[in-house]
Amino acid sequence: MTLLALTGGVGGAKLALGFAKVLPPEDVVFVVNTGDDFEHLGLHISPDVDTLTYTLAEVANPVAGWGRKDETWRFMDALERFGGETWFRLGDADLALHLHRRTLLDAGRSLTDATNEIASRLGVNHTILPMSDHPVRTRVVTPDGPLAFQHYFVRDRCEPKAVGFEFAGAETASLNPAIPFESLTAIVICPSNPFVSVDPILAVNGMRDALLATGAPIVAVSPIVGGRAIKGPTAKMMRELGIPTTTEAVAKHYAGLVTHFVIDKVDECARAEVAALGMETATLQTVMTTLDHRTQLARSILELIR
Ligand code: FO1
Repeated sequence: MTLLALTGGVGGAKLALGFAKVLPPEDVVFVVNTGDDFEHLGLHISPDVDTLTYTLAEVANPVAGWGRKDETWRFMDALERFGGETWFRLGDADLALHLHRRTLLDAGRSLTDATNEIASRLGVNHTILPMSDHPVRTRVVTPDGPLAFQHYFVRDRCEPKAVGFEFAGAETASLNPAIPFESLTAIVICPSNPFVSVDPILAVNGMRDALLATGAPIVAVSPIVGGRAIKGPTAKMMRELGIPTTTEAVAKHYAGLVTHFVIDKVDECARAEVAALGMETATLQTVMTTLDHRTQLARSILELIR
């Protein structure tokens, strides 16, 4: 079997680790959002790629979910004293990854090559594929105009009102050619933010059609549980977009693409409404606080699609 797992951000990476624990590298491929990427301090920052890499390498900061555990901050402190930009926190060990990626990219390597060289050096044997090797940049449209994603998410702490999203470059970016569409037996959309972690992936020219053309089941896991997002601005964005902050509303967002929708047990009452959208609906424990929860959810999803 070959599973394709679409992921972005911290929430998606949790389930991705669950799949990496239960499936060998030849049976699963991770496609990760690069819409959050940006050039900063002369570095190519690729947050969702790095969050997934660190998570699969089991060196991720367990509290923040991004960056590395046991990190030191002398670079940031020293930069601060020079009056440099320190709103985007780069730990000393994390900085090495960014500098090395810069070296690889400047040597003409693709983002995919750089990602997999770095991942294998960190002991990750699973394949991590950026959704495209061409730039796609998510912008959050606010009443004062579009904001670069990291300015919205980190510098402005998700405070601006989101009225829409743009994925600059998505229509001209080409799909990562390494995605094995022809041999897929199932596709999972991990519980990431639908608007700024999943939609950028689906916006890459040809992605939706390629996923649908596989004829494989497409399972989405709800990132909303009991009307709340486990982490991040998903619910706030839904409120600002005038969408109910419910798991059914997320299912509607994916209608026309997904064949299965996984909701948490607390949202059992939403089952009928989601099923009415024409999706197979499963009720599982989707809140993952332990590694066991992650592997168990991964196993339950594999049961669902077998
Ligand atoms: N998120 C923050 O809220 N504050 C930060 O200072 C920050 C730094 C950072 C550095 C490297 C990295 O890979 C991720 C980082 N993130 C930070 C998270 C990042 O902005 C988000 O994870 C994604 O862009 C959205 O999931």
